[in-house]
Amino acid sequence: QVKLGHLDLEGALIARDRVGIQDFVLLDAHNSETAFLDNLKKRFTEDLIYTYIGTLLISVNPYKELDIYTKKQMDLYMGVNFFELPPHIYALADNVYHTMLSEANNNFILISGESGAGKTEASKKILQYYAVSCPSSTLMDTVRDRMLMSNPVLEAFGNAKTMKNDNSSRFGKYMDIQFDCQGDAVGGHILSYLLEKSRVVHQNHGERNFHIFYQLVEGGEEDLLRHLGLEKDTKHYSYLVQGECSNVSSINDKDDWKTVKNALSVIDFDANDIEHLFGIIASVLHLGNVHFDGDTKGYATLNTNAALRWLLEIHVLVLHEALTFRKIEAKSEEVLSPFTVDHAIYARDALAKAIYGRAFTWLVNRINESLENRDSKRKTVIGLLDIYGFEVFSVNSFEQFCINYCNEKLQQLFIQLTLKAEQEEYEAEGIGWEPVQFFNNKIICDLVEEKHRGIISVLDEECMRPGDATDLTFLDKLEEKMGNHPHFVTHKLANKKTRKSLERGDFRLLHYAGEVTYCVVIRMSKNPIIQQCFPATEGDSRRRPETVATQFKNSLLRLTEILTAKEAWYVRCLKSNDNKQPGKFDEVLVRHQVKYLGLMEHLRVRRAGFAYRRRYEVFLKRYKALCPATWPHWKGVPADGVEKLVQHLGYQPDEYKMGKTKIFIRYARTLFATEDAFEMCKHELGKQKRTQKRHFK
Ligand code: AOV
Ligand code: MG
Repeated sequence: QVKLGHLDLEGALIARDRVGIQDFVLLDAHNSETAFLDNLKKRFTEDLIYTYIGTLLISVNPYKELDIYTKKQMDLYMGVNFFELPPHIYALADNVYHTMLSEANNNFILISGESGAGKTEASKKILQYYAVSCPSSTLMDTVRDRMLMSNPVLEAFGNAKTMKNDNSSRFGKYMDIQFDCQGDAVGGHILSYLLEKSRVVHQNHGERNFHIFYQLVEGGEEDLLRHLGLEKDTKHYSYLVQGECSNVSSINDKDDWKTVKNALSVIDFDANDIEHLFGIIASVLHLGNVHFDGDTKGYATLNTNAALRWLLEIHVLVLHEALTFRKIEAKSEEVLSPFTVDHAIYARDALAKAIYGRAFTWLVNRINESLENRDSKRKTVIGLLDIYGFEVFSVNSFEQFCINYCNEKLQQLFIQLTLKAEQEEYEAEGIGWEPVQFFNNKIICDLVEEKHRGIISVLDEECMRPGDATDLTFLDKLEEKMGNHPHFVTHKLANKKTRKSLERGDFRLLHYAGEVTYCVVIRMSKNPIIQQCFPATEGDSRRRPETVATQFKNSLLRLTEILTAKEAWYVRCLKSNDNKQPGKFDEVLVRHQVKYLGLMEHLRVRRAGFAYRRRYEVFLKRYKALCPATWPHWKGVPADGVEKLVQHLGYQPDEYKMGKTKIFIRYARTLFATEDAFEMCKHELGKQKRTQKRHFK
């Protein structure tokens, strides 16, 4: 008989007082939010930023470098059972990896949390762990290096300093790491989501443009800068000075420039690519410095800059036309209508944003080419999802609307997969179950995305409506359609629903993570000038063009499909304080996050629920050698065989339940011990076989 429960519980109890409890499932006062926070705080004070709820990992941002990401630490966690060592992001990464290998399935790690909580850092740590710990051949080394190096490049072009985070992701990123059946990393693929392009032309006070601009201007070699016609001073560029904070103490643009240049060469960018890429970046900066004068009639005239001409590789007259005239099609004849100065500035900015956006897309495609696995052998993946976190600024516009909607969707996915599906399964399997109540944010997702009724639909209608749609007609429509919705507030209704009043042109959404007031979004999402600069592909003209919001909605729908086809793992990042201060644990702030992330509910379901479940046939097939009654074949009903098997293994009644089609195992440690026994048994069987063979000889 195999003994279970190999955990050193006594040792764990002694350590508990000082360092808190490593897994919330073992917390005595599991219903108490205060006890939950106390435990987090106790651990945080000891620099223990990781804690589990079962297999879910909570990470609290320490805002200081910890000595826990060394090669030695990685080695320590490699191939070790999940609960044997203190919680760590490496333990999670390792567990996902071994699950993928043993079950030959696809997995993904959902990293969530608000802006500045540590998502991007967590995703980098996971990638580094795989890069160091997975076996590899020389060929794979290239893939591995490229995968690692894609990070600094994408961060340079897609991250920026915001009020919340000095290195804030301004795009969503989903990365598949592909492994072959030996567990070698053989390739990768990145999907990017809606880059915050408005930042290219406008930054709020205290914020910066994308890092790459400062890196190029501050760090670029003299020759390169001369070639691009750039001055070595960010102050020269109107796209870089609006936030009045081009120098940030936590950022070294010169060093980062070197890192990015090196990374680009690892990803196989040749001199041509690099010239092309930085030509584009420079042209955006030049474009920002293009100014317009008004002529006597108030129409715009261009004050052009010589460098611009060749950088954009467009004839200066064409550019002049694009920036100062609008094409109007009248009775199959093209008429050029002149712009006012305001219009011209708008056109210039639209062009700059479009150029940058296209460069970013190109960059992602190029990286994907370099990560492509050209081998058609069977492969499984681990997906890493690192998106922009929930954020609230003093002014929130279309971009924040999209970002927060995206977070809302991911919270919904989490709820679906952990709280809802889990409880529904117990019911379906006839397992006695006391339902755990939770707030389901589906109501907010619907408010935003529902067909014909949601905010995005109304936005589409207004954008597509010819004629006089304005911000205010859009707001009127919203008020008419969703005025009664409990999570939607406008000026008219503000005082009734929340105490805070609202400007006439704003609306407010009560998100799962807090209230956000948006300034009206219509102007930003309908952009005729971009359409003029980059006309839709031929043959597509009859289809209704999609607005940015609808495109985003559809891309999130596809993402959800990609994710739900895989086994899910979670890292929930918490922000310890709002001032990026090392070691400070702001209880109010953390409590709020614990609440809206649904961690208490998750714990409740986890504690009452079952960490593992397996179909009877699968369970029996794997472990039948552990019991004489089921070995080598069990002839009866699989459920009865499983019952015999686990009784033989000494499972206690509280450790498992028998459902209609599956066995449910309450604790991970029970399954791990069974798995250990299985490994031992395999070893023994192997020996026996070898001895038998010898006898026959
Ligand atoms: P985010 O990805 O969640 O925000 P980051 O991962 O960029 O947040 O973390 C923000 C900053 O917190 C980092 O630049 C580090 O200074 C610090 N930090 C985070 N995690 C750790 C860690 N494990 N150890 C030490 N410092 C850490 V956003 O992309 O804004 O949603 O949009
Ligand atoms: Mg980030």
